[in-house]
Amino acid sequence: MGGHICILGGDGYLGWPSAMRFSALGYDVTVVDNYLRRALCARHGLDFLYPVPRLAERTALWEELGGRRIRFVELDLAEPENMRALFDATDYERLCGAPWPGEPETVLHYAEQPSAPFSQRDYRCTDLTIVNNLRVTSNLLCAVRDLCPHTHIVHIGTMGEYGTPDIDIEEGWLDITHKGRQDRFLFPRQGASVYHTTKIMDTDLMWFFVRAWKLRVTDLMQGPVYGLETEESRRHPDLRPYFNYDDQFGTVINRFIVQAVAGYPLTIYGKGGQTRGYININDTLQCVAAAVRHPARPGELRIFNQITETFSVRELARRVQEAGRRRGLDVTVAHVENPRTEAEEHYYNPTYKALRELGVVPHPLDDEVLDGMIEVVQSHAVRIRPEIIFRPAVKCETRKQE
Ligand code: USQ
Repeated sequence: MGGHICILGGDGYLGWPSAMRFSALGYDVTVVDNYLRRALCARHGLDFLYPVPRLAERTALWEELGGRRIRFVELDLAEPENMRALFDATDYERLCGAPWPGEPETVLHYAEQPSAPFSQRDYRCTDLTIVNNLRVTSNLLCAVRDLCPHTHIVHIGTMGEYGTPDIDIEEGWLDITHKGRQDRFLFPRQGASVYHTTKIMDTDLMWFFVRAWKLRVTDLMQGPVYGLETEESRRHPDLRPYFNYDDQFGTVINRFIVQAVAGYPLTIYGKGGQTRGYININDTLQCVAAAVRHPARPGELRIFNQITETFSVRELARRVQEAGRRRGLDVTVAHVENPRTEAEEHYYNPTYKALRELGVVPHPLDDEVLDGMIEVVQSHAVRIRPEIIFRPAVKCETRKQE
């Protein structure tokens, strides 16, 4: 089974596990990355929890352990000519040093600066986020339109596009009746950061290209992801995705686990009533595979909400505290001043049915998952640097509303 799939951002927390998953499913996989995330982490002194080899080594290790060959090319996709080279047989062979596996059936687009706090750390970070994220998306849409219009684009959006409205959140679209007439529109969106706003702009761009040129696009609205082990990474520790626990690139569950192991109070921002839809990294892989297996039709922008269950930050802290106690850790909790601009108590009721209807079987955040994460983190405990866990000096450059 499987054709050619190009994974943009293939070095990333989700990109590399996706590359292995599609390779294991029998696809011809090409991964593309310019190591932006690694460069940003290095520039700002933010280590991963454990060292993660670069893609040349990881693809070689994967092959050595019996996986199909994954082709890797280091490219900055914010440059339009680089993006277009991926869709041309001669350019592809020059760049990859491997025969052209044919037009990609799917392009999986993760190649974006993914951190909300980083996106507004200062004006340079804002500029980088906007320029990188929007250019890569726009370059991809133009390349597919011009060179490969049947390719299915699967983009990772974010639940944060919707914000926290006081009404139920639908899967991407809302039917509106206004003065006796009805129409269907993108669900109203209101990002809580520059990063989230770039994802809203991505959706708008994709929707325009779908309307104008009948492209096929799936936009997956994903919540914060947790986890550090997938079926494929169990073959070797060097195949694990990289894992940030700092206050810029770490997501909350991953951070809380590291804090519990380090004896650092769990950093609940503000009141802790902030509620989000969370998802295990293994379920992300299932969802993406389901979206690829069941492509959008030409002229369709299909939007799925990619989450498994919702929690408030307070509830997450309680769950991690209990898990820590089971393993003999003394875990405390601190309500710290919220460095984000977000509602700390709010209504939150998203719909998330469509991916289950495509066969995704969700895995909840249960004791076994939490215990397993603590165990892996404990094995790297000596590398934890408490000074990068929470730095009140690193604040978003937005004024909190009084
Ligand atoms: N939070 C804390 N304490 C912490 C860290 C976070 O209380 O130490 C809170 C945040 O204020 C927020 C919630 O936990 O209310 C989630 O924060 P997060 O850092 O896990 O997630 P977020 O910044 O929203 O972004 C992450 C990914 C992003 C993805 C997004 C999905 O970095 O790429 O798009 O999750 S969503 O949140 O649904 O928009």
